[in-house]
Amino acid sequence: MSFRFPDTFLWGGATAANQIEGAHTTDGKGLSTSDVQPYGSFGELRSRQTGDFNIKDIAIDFYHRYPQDIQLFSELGFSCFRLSIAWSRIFPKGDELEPNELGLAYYDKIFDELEKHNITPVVTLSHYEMPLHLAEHYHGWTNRTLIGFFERYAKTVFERYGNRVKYWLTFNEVNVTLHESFTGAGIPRGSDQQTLYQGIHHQLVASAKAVKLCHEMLPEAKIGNMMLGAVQYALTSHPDDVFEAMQQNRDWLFFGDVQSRGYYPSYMTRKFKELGISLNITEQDKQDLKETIDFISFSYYMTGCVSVQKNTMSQEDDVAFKMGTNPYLESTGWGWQIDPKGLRIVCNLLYDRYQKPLFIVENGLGAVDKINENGQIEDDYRIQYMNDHLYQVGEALQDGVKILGYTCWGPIDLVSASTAQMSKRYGVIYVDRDDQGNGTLQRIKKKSFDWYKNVIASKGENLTPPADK
Ligand code: BGP
Repeated sequence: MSFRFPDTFLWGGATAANQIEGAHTTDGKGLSTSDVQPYGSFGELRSRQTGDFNIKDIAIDFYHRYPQDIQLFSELGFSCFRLSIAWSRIFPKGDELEPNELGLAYYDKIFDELEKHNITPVVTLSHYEMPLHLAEHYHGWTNRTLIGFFERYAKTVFERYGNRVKYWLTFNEVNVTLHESFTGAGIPRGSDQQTLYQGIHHQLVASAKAVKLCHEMLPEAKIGNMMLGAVQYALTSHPDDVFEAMQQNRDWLFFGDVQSRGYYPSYMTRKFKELGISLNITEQDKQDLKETIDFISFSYYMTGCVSVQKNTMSQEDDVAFKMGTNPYLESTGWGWQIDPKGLRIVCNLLYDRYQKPLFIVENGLGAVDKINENGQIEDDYRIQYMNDHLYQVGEALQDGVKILGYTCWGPIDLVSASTAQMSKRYGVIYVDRDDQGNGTLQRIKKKSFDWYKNVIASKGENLTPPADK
């Protein structure tokens, strides 16, 4: 079956400031949590004083090379581009009263450039980083004071860019705070569950307050949440496994439930009781949470399997998020299970649950690419991956799911969030830089570049059904 995606469907790519910009102290930028993570978001933290190499200090130098990169996005036919604003460029320490004008001016230039090419920005307010000062001196979101700092930051960027940015996302993969609390939330690693969930509560209130501000200040704009859509299947039909899978899915759906419905779901009451957690939720918090998002956005890379009877984790699995092994699926070189149909499942699950439009803001294959003797990168594996996933997006649209758009992760090679590698490449555009920082930073179109360009131009009509396996 072939289908044509709606004319209004937004096609593009997604990035995060700390994985592309570099220039980590340029124009008054403060250090962020990502600047002390040379080994990636799951790796060891390092004080900057030791002078350690951090590949993200330069990343792919998007900070200076953005005109050329946006030109390439335009050639691809992008109608949207997802980027994040580095909070620490706007408020270098996070608790200042006045923003850093040079930081604000930088994103003016980016939005000018996007406008020139008719590309709609989709902007994440905080993508796996916050000013380091807020983590070090306030313990991140464990501290209620951060809600006010974040509100000030959101207000500042809404005021400055509101006339040109119509799609906003609050926190990237907000549910990941449960698994890695420092990177995005500044919460000390190893914090107990009480501290962790209280921090998450503050973050959810801050998200709702940003939504409220956006609705008041920018009535034309839409604002969504952002979750890692990591579905767990039951490994067997044993009711205990089915129940366990439901519970594990609630671990991430909980965030969408609060952000979309405006209150804590009842299953959390029992969970908190069992864990001995008692949250400080004020009457004002309850009011604030009622301001709900306009759409659901999510990333999708893999699915996992759970069983209460068998250990589903294999010893060799090198996965950031421990997703149990599914015997029917193959994995990427980094142990992420490839499951195109899972994307259709997630789309249906989220739409059934929330009845709000969805935005698929991340999906892609991290792989090692080789330049052949003709200087080309023949990444057929990436074409296959993207085809199979986009085909399932087409199926979900046929299922009646409302989907605003699709932005592939890292349309241009960038630094991996979980491992800080350059060699884990996602792009349809190659960047000449290796894990040690060697390379010219030259951009080269991969074979997948023309393929993606054609998919966008044909509105998905040339996608092919997955081969039967
Ligand atoms: C998501 C993050 C991104 C991105 C992507 C790929 O979890 O939102 O920042 O990096 O995963 O992950 P990685 O870079 O670890 O391969």
